[in-house]
Amino acid sequence: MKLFDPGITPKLLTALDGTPITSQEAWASIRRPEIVEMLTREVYGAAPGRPDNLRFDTVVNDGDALEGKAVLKTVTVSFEGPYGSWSFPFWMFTPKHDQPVGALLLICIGTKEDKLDITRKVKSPAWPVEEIVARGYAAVAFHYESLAPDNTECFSHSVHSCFSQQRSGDSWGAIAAWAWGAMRVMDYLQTDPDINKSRIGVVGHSRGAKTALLTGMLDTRFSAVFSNNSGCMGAAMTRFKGGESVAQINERFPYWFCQNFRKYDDDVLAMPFDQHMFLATIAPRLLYVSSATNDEWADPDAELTAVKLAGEAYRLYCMNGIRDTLYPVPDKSYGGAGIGYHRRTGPHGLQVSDWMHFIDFLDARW
Ligand code: GTR
Repeated sequence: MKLFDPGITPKLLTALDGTPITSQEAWASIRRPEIVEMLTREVYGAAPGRPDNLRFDTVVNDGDALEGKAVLKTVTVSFEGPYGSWSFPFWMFTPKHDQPVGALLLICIGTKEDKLDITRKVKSPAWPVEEIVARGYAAVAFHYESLAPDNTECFSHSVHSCFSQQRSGDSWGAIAAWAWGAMRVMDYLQTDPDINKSRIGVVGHSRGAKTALLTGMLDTRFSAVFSNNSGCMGAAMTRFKGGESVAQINERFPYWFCQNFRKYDDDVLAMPFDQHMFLATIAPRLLYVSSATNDEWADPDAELTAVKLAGEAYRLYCMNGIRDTLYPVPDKSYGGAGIGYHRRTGPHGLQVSDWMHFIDFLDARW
């Protein structure tokens, strides 16, 4: 991480016209919408809303999953857009309870067969279904590439191509398409009587974590957002970031963001925003950021700085974030009323211990 300099950091609580933001009302009606609009136009691109003809088909409903402890559902989400139709599956293991339970939706990256084996023969630490269900939460997941491939073909056969055949400067990128998928799963979760609608969190790792944060910014029905090792254009401050830069991410993954974002490749100081503002759009809902000690490409310190700065928005709601002077002991979890943080020892990755910290954080607040 480079040295933090408040003098060149856009102020979270100052509106574009210079007005200081000092109340919840001003945050919710002026500053937050301003930030959402700016990040949509300049970084992630504008996604369409919920299609009118969205359909859910429960194609598997197994009341005897995980040795009878859970109900497994496979649900297919389908819609028709002006230029084509699309469908994608998601999976959910819901613990058997007499009351509706909270749910954690994983935006799953990586190889689907390894990460999302619903037969549970292959168990990935990135989706520890048995542990999540044992803690009383539904484990829900979809695979990100079922919305749009994670390569330069991304716009030709994907949800993008169902809505439009042309792209402009602020058209949605791949991350916005993956987030759009998470919002459609949320549309379904709103209809499931076994799920507590006020306790639905979204979880992502790395590019999936950038996506989880965007989902949380765009869809306030998610009451908790978990970002694991999200790095560049996720939770890490861009201005003071070591590791991956904007020029590098745009070079390797030009399709992740909207075209407007390219203009910052060599001039990040021209950004009228930074990632503390992205994180703050979650306020006053629960936000949890996790880093890993050896994940220099993501830059744990740049993530922690953004987390601390985002706390200003929570303070408007009389909720504390992470104290400014904190330098975290690895593997220990820190939490204010609204924001949690931990730094796991080890490399980039989503581990069972990360999930257990997330659930401890929720249990103490839900
Ligand atoms: C890297 C990329 C990061 C991060 C990571 C991942 O190659 O540079 O921004 O998202 O991939 O998703 O694993």
